[in-house]
Amino acid sequence: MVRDMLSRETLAHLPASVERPTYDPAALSVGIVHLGIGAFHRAHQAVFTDSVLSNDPGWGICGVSLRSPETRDALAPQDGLYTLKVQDGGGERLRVIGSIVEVLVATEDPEKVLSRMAAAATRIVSLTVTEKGYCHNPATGRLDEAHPDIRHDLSHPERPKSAVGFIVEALALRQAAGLSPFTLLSCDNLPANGHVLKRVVQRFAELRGPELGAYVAGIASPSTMIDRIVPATTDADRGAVAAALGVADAWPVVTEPFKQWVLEEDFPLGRPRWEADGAVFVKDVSAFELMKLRLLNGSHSTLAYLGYLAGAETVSEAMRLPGMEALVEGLMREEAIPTLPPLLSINLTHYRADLIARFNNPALRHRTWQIAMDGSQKLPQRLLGTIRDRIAAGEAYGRLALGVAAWMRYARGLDERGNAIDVRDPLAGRIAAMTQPLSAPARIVDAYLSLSEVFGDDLAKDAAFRDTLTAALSRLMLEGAAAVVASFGHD
Ligand code: CS2
Repeated sequence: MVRDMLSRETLAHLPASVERPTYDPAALSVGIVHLGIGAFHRAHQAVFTDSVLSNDPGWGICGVSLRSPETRDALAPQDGLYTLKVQDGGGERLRVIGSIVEVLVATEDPEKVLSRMAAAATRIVSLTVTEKGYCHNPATGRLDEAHPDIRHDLSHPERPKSAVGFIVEALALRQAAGLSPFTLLSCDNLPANGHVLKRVVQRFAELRGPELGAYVAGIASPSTMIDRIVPATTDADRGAVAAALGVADAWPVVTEPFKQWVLEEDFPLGRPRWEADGAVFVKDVSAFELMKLRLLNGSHSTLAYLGYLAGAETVSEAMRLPGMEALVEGLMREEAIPTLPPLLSINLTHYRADLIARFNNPALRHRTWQIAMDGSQKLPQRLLGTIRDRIAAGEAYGRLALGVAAWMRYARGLDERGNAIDVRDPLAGRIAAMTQPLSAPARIVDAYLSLSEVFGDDLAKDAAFRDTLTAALSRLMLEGAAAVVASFGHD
């Protein structure tokens, strides 16, 4: 029976096989404020940071939840410690991570969050707030000035709700205190994420006033490519980790062995030596981002929608559907890879094969429903940009279009048996209202194409694109996803 919980006090009594911090977690100070302290941050950037803290304890992390207190409630009684469980078919490894110094909840105490961000010791503000957290138009990359949170934050700058509002108010405080701006570090799955972030932050600052706009114009915001597959933690994970540790851990994170981080070198106030744990610093990250978004995330979304519709609960189950591996492999090899700029340091044949192995990892229960979330925000950079490049090159894009059509089938909110799907997407309500009354595939496709923030004006007007989507959606509606996927098994 597990009675105690993970904490600095119980750390010394964990089984010898569990790795633990090589530094004293109590001696850390905050150098990074991270907005969006979810599982992904705790399995990726917090781990790279944990690996280098023994040499520089000034880079501890203050994690901020923008909305819910759950992570803080779980981690505060544990002195911020949590377990990273790394697993694949070959086995598992447990490691306690100590880099999170404190967790704050923005809705409860915005002043404290702002004062941490404005403190001289804070040199980096990093983010994993998901695509929709940027409050931008995904098709243009510009700030959505009509977004309710942005409007709120412009009229109540000292009590912001959005990440953008917090960043700009903290920068205003730093400007008033005569401090240099912190470096912004976007770790979300957006192309040119640092550029997108800087653009929305700068626009917001300009809307607040020219002096602040000028100060923000000088800020460093390097782009990054980040990669590690991190499914949501389940109660079964909690039980297994507690049994292995001998103490309870309210919020462990479970992930795969693979991790990758490529960053642009632009940190005027310094940075941790993340390269000691394998991070790679480059001048321009865009080719790495395109590769990851178009191959990994493009395949992931395709697997998620088709897999969900065909009844697969997890990615590895979806990969076992007849025809799925051939479909995903072909999507990458035939359609996505030809659109990528050459990358001398990466062999794309190996990269593709590694992705297939990672999707097949039987030890991870990565739900198709989890990846299916927020498709309207994800599709532009995962599938639609690739399709644009294929159209420009006069090449076929049938598998990519099938991924988009599967999203259309899914986001309409009715599964193949006519039951409701719990669609999580900022546009879910609008999409359901527009498409549920329709039954003809061509009408459904037209309704979707009217979403210019997803498709832009160019794709909406492209008759061949419309016809390709209509054909794919018709097949999905007539034959069902499993049969359509199976037809790729005979390639
Ligand atoms: C996934 C990503 O949920 C999703 O949309 O595609 O979170 C994916 O697991 C990561 O980008 C992997 O690095």
